[in-house]
Amino acid sequence: MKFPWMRSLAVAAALAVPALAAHAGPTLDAIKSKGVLRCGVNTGLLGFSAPDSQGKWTGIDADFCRAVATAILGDPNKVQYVPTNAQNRFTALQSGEVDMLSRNTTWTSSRDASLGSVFAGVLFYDGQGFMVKKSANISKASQLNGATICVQPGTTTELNLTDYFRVKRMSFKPVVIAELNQIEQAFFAGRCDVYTTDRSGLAATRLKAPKPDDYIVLPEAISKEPLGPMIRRGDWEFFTIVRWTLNGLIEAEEYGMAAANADKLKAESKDPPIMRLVGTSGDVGKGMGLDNDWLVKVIKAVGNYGEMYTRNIGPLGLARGQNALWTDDGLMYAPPLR
Ligand SMILES: N[C@@H](CCC(=O)N[C@@H](CS)C(=O)NCC(=O)O)C(=O)O
Repeated sequence: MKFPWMRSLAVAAALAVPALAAHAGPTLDAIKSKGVLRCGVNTGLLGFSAPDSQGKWTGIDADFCRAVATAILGDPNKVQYVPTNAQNRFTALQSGEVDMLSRNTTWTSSRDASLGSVFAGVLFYDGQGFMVKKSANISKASQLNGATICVQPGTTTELNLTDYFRVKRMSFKPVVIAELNQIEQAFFAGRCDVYTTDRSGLAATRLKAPKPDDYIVLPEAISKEPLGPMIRRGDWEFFTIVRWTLNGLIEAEEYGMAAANADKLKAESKDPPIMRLVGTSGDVGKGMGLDNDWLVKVIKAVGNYGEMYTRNIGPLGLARGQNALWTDDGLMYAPPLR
């Protein structure tokens, strides 16, 4: 070498690179040593995370837990689901009771900045809405002046509701109930005129009504509710895996990689972006300390983003809308996996 300092740089680089690749943060280490991902989910929100009659968790949030478990542990069943409500979810994450929240939780600046945690991306774009009894003959939110409104504490819902009525110079009487089941029962029993939450949540609750057709969701969305996975700070390796699992699900849909053809694409595709997705070229998986065909395993387990959406959100009757791919005028846009 021409200059001695070059040698020390080269030595430092040789030492630093493998050390970085081999090191896993505390959460990732714990997931690997326990052989299970502990996932904080909803207590029971159709389409997102709810136990079915056999006790199997279904929904797009539950499936995202499966996707991350498959990426890290190679098995979608290695998830322990921990039901959390709106109020105790952040403590469950902070205390280490769960490794990740995948629970219809809105990404906001204060939650990113002050809870010792970070959001890894957006799994579902939502907005807050209102549901009323059809017989009340209300067709728009501006007719809600003076209404009694059921709302859950510890949510962005509660804050948006206050803002909205203040701006519109309208009044309302809040009925604040912490448990989802109880708030639904209170609304169906007529204890409040209006139930407000994310519009996906309204669609889910409406399906649980004794007669869903007796209720309508008003057309307005009064807020932005980008829902996504949240993890503790301090484990960049785990963060990277969660973020790129989400991006991988979206990019797989964009490139037509699905549960049914993932193996075939891995065996046969000569298309450069697809070869990177299935791990036959490049080192996308290896770079994160995973197998290079990690995404093949993930997609075989849960499908791509579109398949997850259709299976879980389809039954709620919600169109793709903002959750369509950017190529279909939606907001789902994954940075490139390369
Ligand atoms: N996205 C909002 C609302 C989330 C939320 O907790 N919504 C309620 C109503 S759909 C819920 O999921 N409750 C379930 C429970 O508390 O068990 C937020 O992050 O604050």
